[in-house]
Amino acid sequence: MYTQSMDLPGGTPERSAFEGREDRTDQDRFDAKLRADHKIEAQDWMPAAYRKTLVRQISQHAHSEVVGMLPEGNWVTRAPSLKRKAILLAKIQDEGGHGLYLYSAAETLGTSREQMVDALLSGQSKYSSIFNYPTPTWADIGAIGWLVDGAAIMNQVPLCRCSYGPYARAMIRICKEESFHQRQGFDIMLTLCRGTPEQKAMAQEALNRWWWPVVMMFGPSDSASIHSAQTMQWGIKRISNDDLRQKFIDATVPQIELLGLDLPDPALRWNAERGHYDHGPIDWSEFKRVLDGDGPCNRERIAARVQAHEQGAWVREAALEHARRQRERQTKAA
Ligand code: BYC
Repeated sequence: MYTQSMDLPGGTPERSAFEGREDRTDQDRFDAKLRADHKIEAQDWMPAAYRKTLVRQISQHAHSEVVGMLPEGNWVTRAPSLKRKAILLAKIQDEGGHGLYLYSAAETLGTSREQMVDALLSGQSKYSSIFNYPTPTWADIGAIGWLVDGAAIMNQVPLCRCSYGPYARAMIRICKEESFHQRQGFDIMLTLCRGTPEQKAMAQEALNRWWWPVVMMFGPSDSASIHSAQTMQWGIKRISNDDLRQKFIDATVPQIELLGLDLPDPALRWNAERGHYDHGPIDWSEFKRVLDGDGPCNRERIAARVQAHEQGAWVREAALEHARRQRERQTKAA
């Protein structure tokens, strides 16, 4: 339901419009492409800072997809029916797939997957704050799909128009899958809200716990965002953190009302003058604490990734050895 605005603006100028002019510097050609909304591709010249920013953002995005499998993985063995279990398994596998496309997109910028994974496991690289919260009830699985995937789509749809081609193209498929994830989460919430009073209370409690972390997921306010000015100039970020947050809130409040749940923030009120919902103050000290590694599940999440990486070492070794032998056989046959 959020992916309708994914359609890209029509017509990109001919590549030759930017090339072949001897008097232009690499920087001129890069700037001209950005101005014309033309994609930058892996083989194109790009400023070192643009490359570095993309590696930072895309690798953090990939880590978020992979770490994001953990809170939902907690419920695979306890999903309430075979159908719910099959859907949850498919969703979690999709998230793993998103991580792989994104690592591949980042690799086109010259950073290896090993380097990116090492940066995650050593704590040098971030992943989304939202995955440091626990999933104690089944309603949390509904809340993640509905709210977390809903917020992710809001943020990711504009990334389909991002100036770096491999990232933009990866986002198109990811957004389509996230849209299904959002709907399955809403469906879980709807079922709980139409169920027993205990089930509805469980849904309300999950909404209350996830609301503020999801609102914070869009990143610091525009005035505190260190990267936004530059990433917007480069056409990586198309809509600011605060504007995306507002879009998400405006889209979600009617959904909360449709579920018949109480609003999780007493200050949420339609402001006719602004044409948006007003909301209460955001506790940025909690956001900072989670980013600094002291959220409810930070240690658990990294420990799980380190363990998976260590236990998967033999798989990586076997795959490399298999590839080596195949190459050897091909060379002998040639
Ligand atoms: N969590 O200057 P700012 C999913 C950091 S997964 C942690 O505004 P920027 C799913 C930021 O990195 C989808 N850190 O930065 C998976 C920066 O620190 P560094 C996840 C955050 O980059 C499984 C500092 O704060 N989506 O859908 O311009 C199951 C200053 O911020 C956060 C993406 O990754 C945060 N929430 O804007 C279910 C989207 N927010 O790097 C679902 C791609 C900010 O200087 N990323 N920081 O150390 C982006 O769009 C942007 O990177 C952000 C931040 C909007 C997140």
